[in-house]
Amino acid sequence: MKNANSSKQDGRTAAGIILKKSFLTQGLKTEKRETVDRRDAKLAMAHIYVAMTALLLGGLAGLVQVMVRSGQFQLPFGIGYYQVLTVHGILLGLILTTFFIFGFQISAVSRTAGTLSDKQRFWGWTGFSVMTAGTIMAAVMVLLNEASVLYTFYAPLMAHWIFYLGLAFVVVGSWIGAFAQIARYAQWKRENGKQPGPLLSFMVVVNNLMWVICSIGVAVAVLFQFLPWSLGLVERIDVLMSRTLFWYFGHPLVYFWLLPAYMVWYTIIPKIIGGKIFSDSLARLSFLLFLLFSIPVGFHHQLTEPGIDAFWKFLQVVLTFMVVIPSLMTAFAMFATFESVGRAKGATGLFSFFKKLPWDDVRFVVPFIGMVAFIPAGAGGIINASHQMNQVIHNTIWVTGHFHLTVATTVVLTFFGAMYWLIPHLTGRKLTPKLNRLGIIQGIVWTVGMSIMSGAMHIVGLMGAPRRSNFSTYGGSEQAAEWVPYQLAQAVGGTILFIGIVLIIYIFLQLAFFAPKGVQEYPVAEVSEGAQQTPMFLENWKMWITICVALILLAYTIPFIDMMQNGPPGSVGYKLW
Ligand code: HAS
Repeated sequence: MKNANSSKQDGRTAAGIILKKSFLTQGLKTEKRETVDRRDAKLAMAHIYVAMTALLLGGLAGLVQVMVRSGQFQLPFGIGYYQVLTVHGILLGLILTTFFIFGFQISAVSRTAGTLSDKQRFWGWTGFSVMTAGTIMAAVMVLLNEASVLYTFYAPLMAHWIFYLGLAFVVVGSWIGAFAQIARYAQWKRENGKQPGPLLSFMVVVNNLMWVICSIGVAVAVLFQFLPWSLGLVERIDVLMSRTLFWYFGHPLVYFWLLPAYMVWYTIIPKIIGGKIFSDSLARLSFLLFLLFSIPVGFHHQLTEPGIDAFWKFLQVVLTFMVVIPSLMTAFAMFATFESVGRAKGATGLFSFFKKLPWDDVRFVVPFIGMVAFIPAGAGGIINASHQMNQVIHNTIWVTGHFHLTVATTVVLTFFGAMYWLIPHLTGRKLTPKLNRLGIIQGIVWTVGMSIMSGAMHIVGLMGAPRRSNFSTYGGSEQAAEWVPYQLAQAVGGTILFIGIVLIIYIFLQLAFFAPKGVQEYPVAEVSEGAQQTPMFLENWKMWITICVALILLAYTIPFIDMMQNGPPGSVGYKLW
């Protein structure tokens, strides 16, 4: 079969930077690449530039927000608290994540499944353009204070219709980009027959499938509920239905953030620490379990809401506990990887293998901090999911503490850790010892800031402090007086975190534009010789998608029918500003 990725297509071939190994001996027809094609690298970097801009602006909004919550700072020029909170949530929760993930995934597919064809790259750019146009539309409306509806845009808060249209563009653009990545994997499968595809690309496909299936929920809500309502075509909106559609999307959204971090843990970290992937099959199975169980669980965000029968909430709580399993499998695999590397380097004591890990390598240290943070973060998630216990923490700032540990520490630190090899690889530069040292300092600054801020949020959340509320709304009450020290601690932690953002932006600019030219390895580990052969049923997409759809139908069909038949008449919109 003709290989679409002839070496002539690659601008770097002449410079002799590209290393290729024929895989014919292993029965593979696609040439194995050690580098990302320059044109794919440009596409990946375009996504990452948008992500970094979102990080800077969203981080600034975060700093302002903790200041306002501390009660020590008033917003100037009539800027609203919810306007700032919306900027923060959308830029960091939706834009930074989606754009960084797509940039990373494009590079991962290009590196492991092969250079994108011209057509795939064209669709990659089209997806990027549509997403960016949508981001600009939504951002302009938020900045004009026409869409201060927070990142969950719960009805009956109403935004300008252009905001919703912008969100629809972001979702549709992401589908186009996701299919371009999936198409490259499908091409690899066509070229190489019945063999398991490259693990990292397989993981990208699972993450994209999950994303496409779950974002149908938010697309339906935006197109059929929010747009007609905000355009004035209908007067009322079914609030419960819109929130249910949002959370059908909202929980898998958090795994869409997490899985790229797991891609780095499973496939990149072993190579960086001088080891191999513990088990290819275990890694694939854990990703497939995320595909199955991350979608039919949205009710665990709605446990306190009326209008959903307790049985269906209970069922989704059970399914939520199922989605914990692949994370426990991941923890097991990571410990196994660390232990095998440590033992191979001569460690003998029970935990002495930890000492053998490369503690001076930022590419390992920063994601490792993310892993450690996921232990309390995951425990917090299990508390949240535990039905009655949810009543203690729901709508308190504990939840904010939870997601700053999960997405803003575990995920974000893994992304930062990946940047130290990814950015110079894509821009043809090298990570220097100075940037390596600065990166470790950045990781420590982040850890200190986040421990203070998220720790204070968890504690004061248990004392009943609400999330998403401005100090001026409750500052006078007796109970609120007890919260003050914790609000101040959040401001201190938030300020340290902002220093962390300034540092990472500086490092990013150095890596992208100023570091010395050279070749930085894109590290992808091989599977351990001792691992079992990967069974082909793990690539039986028809079977996995059918089970996924069946579980969604099981968890949602009757509750949706119930909402349609017995739901309240719907609400008119109101604005927070
Ligand atoms: Fe969550 C709310 C339940 C994981 C993000 N979550 C949120 C919100 C966000 C979010 C953004 O059930 C707020 C949404 C909003 O605005 O309202 N969450 C869970 C559960 C998990 C979980 C059960 N969440 C995440 C992840 C997120 C995230 C991941 C982002 C990336 N969450 C909830 C619930 C709510 C919620 C309720 C609603 C609360 C409410 O009422 O509003 C699980 O997936 C967690 C499983 C994780 C583990 C940890 C495994 C540990 C590993 C680390 C290994 C470490 C190593 C290092 C190897 C079981 C893999 C070892 C080294 C040493 C030295 C020891």
